[in-house]
Amino acid sequence: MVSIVPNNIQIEDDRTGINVETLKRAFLDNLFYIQAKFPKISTKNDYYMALAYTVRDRLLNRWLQTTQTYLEKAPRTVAYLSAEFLMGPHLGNNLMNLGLYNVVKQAMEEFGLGLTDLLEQEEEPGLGNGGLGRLAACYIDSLATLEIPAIGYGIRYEYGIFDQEIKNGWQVEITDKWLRYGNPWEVPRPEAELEVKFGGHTENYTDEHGRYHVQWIPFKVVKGVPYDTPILGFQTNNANTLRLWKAEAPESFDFEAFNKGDYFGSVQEKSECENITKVLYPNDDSYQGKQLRLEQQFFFVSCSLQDMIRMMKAQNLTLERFHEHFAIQLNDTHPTIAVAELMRLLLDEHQFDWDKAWNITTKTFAYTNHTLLPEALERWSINMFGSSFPRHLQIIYEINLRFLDEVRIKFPDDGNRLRRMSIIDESGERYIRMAHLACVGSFAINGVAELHSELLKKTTLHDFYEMYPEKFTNVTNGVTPRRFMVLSNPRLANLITKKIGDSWVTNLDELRKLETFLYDSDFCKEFHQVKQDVKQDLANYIRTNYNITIDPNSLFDIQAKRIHEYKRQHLNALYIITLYNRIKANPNLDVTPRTFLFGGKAAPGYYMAKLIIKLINSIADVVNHDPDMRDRLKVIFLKDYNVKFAQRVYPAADLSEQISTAGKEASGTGNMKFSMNGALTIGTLDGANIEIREVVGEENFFLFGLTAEEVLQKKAAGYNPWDYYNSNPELKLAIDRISSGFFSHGDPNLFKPLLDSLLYRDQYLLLADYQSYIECQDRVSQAYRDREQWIRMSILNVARIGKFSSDRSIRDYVQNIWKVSALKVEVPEYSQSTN
Ligand code: Z15
Repeated sequence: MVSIVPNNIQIEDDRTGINVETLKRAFLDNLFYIQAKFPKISTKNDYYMALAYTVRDRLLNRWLQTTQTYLEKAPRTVAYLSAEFLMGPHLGNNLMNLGLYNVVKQAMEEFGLGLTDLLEQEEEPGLGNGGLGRLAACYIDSLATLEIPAIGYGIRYEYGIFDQEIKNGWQVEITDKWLRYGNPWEVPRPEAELEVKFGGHTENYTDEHGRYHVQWIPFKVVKGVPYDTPILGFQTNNANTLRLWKAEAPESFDFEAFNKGDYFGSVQEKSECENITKVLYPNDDSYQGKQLRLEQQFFFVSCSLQDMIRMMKAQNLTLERFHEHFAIQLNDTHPTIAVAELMRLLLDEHQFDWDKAWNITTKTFAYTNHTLLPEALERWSINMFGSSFPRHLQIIYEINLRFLDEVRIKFPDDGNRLRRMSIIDESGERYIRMAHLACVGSFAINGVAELHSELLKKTTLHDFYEMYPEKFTNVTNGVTPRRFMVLSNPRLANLITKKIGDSWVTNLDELRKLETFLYDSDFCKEFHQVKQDVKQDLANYIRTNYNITIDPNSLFDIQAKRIHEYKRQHLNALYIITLYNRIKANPNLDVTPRTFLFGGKAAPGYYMAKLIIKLINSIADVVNHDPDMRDRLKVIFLKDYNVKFAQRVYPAADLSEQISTAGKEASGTGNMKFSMNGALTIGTLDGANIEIREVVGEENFFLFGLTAEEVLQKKAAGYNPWDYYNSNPELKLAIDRISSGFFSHGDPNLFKPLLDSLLYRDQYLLLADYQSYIECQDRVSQAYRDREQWIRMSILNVARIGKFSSDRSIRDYVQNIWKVSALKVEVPEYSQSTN
């Protein structure tokens, strides 16, 4: 085993010093030696890169010390397996976590460079779709901050989530070339590459001891190369690793021989290998049974498991203890093929017998479910699965046989139960149900909010709950207050710190101390001023980028999330039309001025979601240009909503729209980010909304709509949307406005698919919830007029939101599921920060 002695590393001051002069020198040095530029010919991006490398130099020591400490002490380690990590920009976060923000700002100013400008330059790694990917990013932040030995494993997509443009009101997708200018935050580790097999067939053989074995003869082998990104904790020495795998063609597998001198054929094979990690599938909360996606999942899972096994060998640990050394969290079913792959590695490559291998496997994995939507549950057709992973199919059949025997013992003579629970769906074409494999192969199963975990036990995973009640638990989601308060809303963070000190940043429950100042009028004024200033910033941004003027005194009403029918952006749109209709009928109506802001991407193949974007933009066109509105109503669809932009949006909100059909949003996490920044929520009793309302107080939350139970009852009783349409004049008027072609230059057909879906199906009960929603929105408008009361409600949202720090979520996982302990990392004096 190679060993370096960290204390002997000699690092000259120029590369690690953190006073203004040293930072300036290092910056110029990097500009010259890395970017090969001097200031006269440098672009903004050159400056960004020079700064990024300057910051990177200053975190390397922590990172290497951490890696070394983990290697030496071999602590129990969390491996967080996720097909998505939606990290957002690194520079600002790293500056904050290192405590270098202010000194670097000063150094840049002395060069006449604005730090804000340089931060804006970073192209974010958008290696995720929405909530699930961002949750993984918040969790690795908290793991590092809590000093938990952990590693995030995922895929280094060459193209992340597409960039969204809006052309003529429609979404247009542009390839996300995030690596175009290089990525200063990753370190490739080609020396740690691994091989991953695909396709082919299996052969049986008997060894010299007469033992029976299976061997997988693959059709092709692909190389996995790890790219490592340091994940700093906030003001700690621990810097964990995010290890993302890139697929490459192997030279060794000898394509020349394979292709008999067919040069173009072999180049094609090479590019086919590299296809595996080319692009992120852009669906959130719905799945498409694509073979390449299955191959992506297996690719990163196999690399990660082999990597863990290799680490244990390097530490001279026996694989018999694999489950003691690693707790592997499956972020949804996307990495669930890991259950079969770990079995294969133990059985076929390390000669364990079945029972021993199964014992290790089922003590290793824990599974997080993120959705109840049936269209999002992964099922792979047996034929497709078997053609890529013939050995894994055999293993899954064997797991299933033994599992169904167990079910038979616990529930004799219950054929329906066996059919329902089988890992293989045999009702038609045969499929593997990945959630079932995850439940059988894991020691813990959790949902992501209390309601969601309860519904899992009652509905989707009810049979598994009856079989293994002890496996089930809830871990309510959380988000990192470092990125979503300190970094994104420094004005608010500074005001809070001025009042209660700064320990709230890592102990968010301390925000409760703000309640003492609820009737302190100076504090309330300052709090209000912060919100006004942040709204002004967003207004300026919108004027610059959209050439639309919005009034920072109007109520900023924001719905920012992926576009999905269950999230009901079109219910929000119906309220806007209702307000518009009221003003048209009575131009002097005394309305509370509102600015409606939307942001979010639609899956490229999700026609209805794209039509919702077109509808919002069409409404905006009419409303924003109608003189009768007298600027009291503005509607803007903000294009290309991503983490970087989200950091501008959350702080500026007065009202957060969390209006999903009850029972459909597993948790939501945007709801938490808005609330942390003082927005009030208008929301249904869904996902984490319920828990947010519980902590902030029902008088500080705008509740409307059917409950999850009422939704089910209504559907069971034969829900008919026409009843609502015919009996509610304002609803009818709003819908008729759309169907008349008023928002589509007279074309009555443009939005017909959307209206038909509402009037003939209305799967998500918009019409049933409409009246309750508009009444609630009217209460919001009234409440906003009493600005002092509104501010107090807003303060209480911030003061009581502590539960939703991802630090709390991670502590829950640590205590109830992973059973790991913190491990502090010591770093020599010279690399520690001072501010
Ligand atoms: C995704 O972003 C979520 C669930 C999924 O099954 C997939 Cl494939 C993607 C979201 C949930 O919709 C959201 O409610 C939850 O807050 C988030 O995961 C994180 O748990």
